[in-house]
Amino acid sequence: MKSLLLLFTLSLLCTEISGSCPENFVRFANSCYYFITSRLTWFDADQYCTSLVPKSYNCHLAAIESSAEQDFLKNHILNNSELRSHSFLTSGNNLDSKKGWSWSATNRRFTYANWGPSEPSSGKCVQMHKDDSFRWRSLDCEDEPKMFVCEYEI
Ligand SMILES: [Ca+2]
Repeated sequence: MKSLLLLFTLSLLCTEISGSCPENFVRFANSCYYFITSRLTWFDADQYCTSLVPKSYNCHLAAIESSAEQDFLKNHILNNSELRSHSFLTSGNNLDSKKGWSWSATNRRFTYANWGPSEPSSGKCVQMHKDDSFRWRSLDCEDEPKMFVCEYEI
């Protein structure tokens, strides 16, 4: 009985640990997000996200796959004075024209989209843009370095 109780306590503890976000990340549903205010190009930004949670390989540029997720990210940006006047790269891209618009983080095609007016235009990478209330704009993936948001799925 004692060992059963111990096992139960341990399993609760493990659930707690695996279910929490790393320091400085913010949580929504089963994901943790980190807004990076240093600037990198799209390819370097994704590499940077991967390095944020060592040994997990589960942290990438964000994949925004629902209106609830979009709203959470948008509200988090708007509520933060350091973030609200900036735009952020996501993992959305059209680098494989056969596949079309998809998220490199999850390898899934867009099932939800929140493009700004007249978007997508030119460019194959997706940014949440401050001038379109954080709806999406396409931009050249090799454009000048930008701020970005990482997502870690737990
Ligand atoms: Ca996501």
